[in-house]
Amino acid sequence: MRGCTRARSATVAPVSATAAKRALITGVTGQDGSYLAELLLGHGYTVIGVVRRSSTLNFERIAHIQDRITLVPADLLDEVSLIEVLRDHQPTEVYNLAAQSFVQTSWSQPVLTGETTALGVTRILDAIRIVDPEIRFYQASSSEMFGKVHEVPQKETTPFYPRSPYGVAKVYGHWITVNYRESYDLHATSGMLFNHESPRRGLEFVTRKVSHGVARIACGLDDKLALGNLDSQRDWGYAADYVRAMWLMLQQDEPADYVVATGETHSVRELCELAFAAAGLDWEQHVVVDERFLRPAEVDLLVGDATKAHETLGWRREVDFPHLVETMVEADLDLVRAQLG
Ligand code: NAP
Ligand code: F7E
Repeated sequence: MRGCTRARSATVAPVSATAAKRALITGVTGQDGSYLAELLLGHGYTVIGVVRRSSTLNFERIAHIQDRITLVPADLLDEVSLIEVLRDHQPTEVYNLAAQSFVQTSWSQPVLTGETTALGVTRILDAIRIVDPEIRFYQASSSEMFGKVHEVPQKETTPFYPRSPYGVAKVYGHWITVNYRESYDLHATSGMLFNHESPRRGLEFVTRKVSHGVARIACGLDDKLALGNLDSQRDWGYAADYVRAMWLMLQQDEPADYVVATGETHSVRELCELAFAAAGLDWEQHVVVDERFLRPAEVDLLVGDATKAHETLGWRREVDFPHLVETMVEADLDLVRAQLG
């Protein structure tokens, strides 16, 4: 249990003896991109990160490794820019992590979500096909593709039933990856990852919204935290564990599809109980339900079966849910305390 105290620092994975390779990451400024860049640097890779044009820099998540990676301008909406970065930097592996990734926004911006999260995958696959079909490709697919689930737990063969424009776009991204694998013999792999979180998660996602909200309440800045569906259940893992699975997938001789999950599911209510308790607070005194955060269609129960990833990749998660929540609350307590001076 912690109050509004203490400081904490980020760590970078140790350098290993893996032969030098060149990896290009789209979405390097995002949560997963930052952890993957750290992991690949630790394995001795040359890392090239794609950043899109913005009026202000948003390199917070990669500031600690920025001098060790090459940042190049390109956009998933612009195929020529992708062709040029592949020609200029000649990666051996491409990790496509860029997307409009917030499910709620996909209802208010469905066309943008489709352009980026669906057609963006075709643009990068086409760029690979044109520039160098030997490049190994990772597509960041999602448990949101299972949506209104056909079976519990969900595995690689579970039929899709997406419940949001985001989920629909990810289904397209998955199938175009499979199609380019089969049509052009690309080493194209689809990782169907269940929710994964960290202190670097965007503030709009529920885990970070809760951990940051708890920190603000613990530090006396707020009293209430407004949330949506408290009964919704997710299979939540730790992002640094999940990027390890991405890398392992591209080290396999054959491309394939893999589910990555913890196999446990927890409700938003349980998340609140744990997070508030980590700061010595009672969640029922502070959480209020606000219908603005309810969704037009919900995915009620996601839980994944990662047997294939365990057996083929040798992947295992290292951080469990209570530890993840506690770590996020601690990091946000430190953040809010630092902001207060
Ligand atoms: P995130 O934090 O939202 O990062 C998304 C990244 O995509 C950011 O770097 C963003 O750049 C970039 N991006 C957005 N539009 C772009 C465009 N048009 N061109 C180039 N880059 C663009 O997402 P994340 O949580 O790291 O997730 C990584 C990937 O995994 C996403 O594809 C997501 O859909 C998928 N996924 C995530 C989870 C999860 O639980 N985290 C689970 C399954 C799948 P800016 O910084 O400039 O905005
Ligand atoms: O919502 C419920 C909400 O926004 C989780 C993305 O990374 O994982 C993520 O998508 C659950 C939902 O993530 C609030 O209704 C309740 O049931 O944190 P989230 P998500 O929609 O599961 C998948 C795998 C991805 O691929 C996506 O890119 O929590 N919930 N109250 C809330 N959610 C939010 N955001 N805010 C609330 O106030």
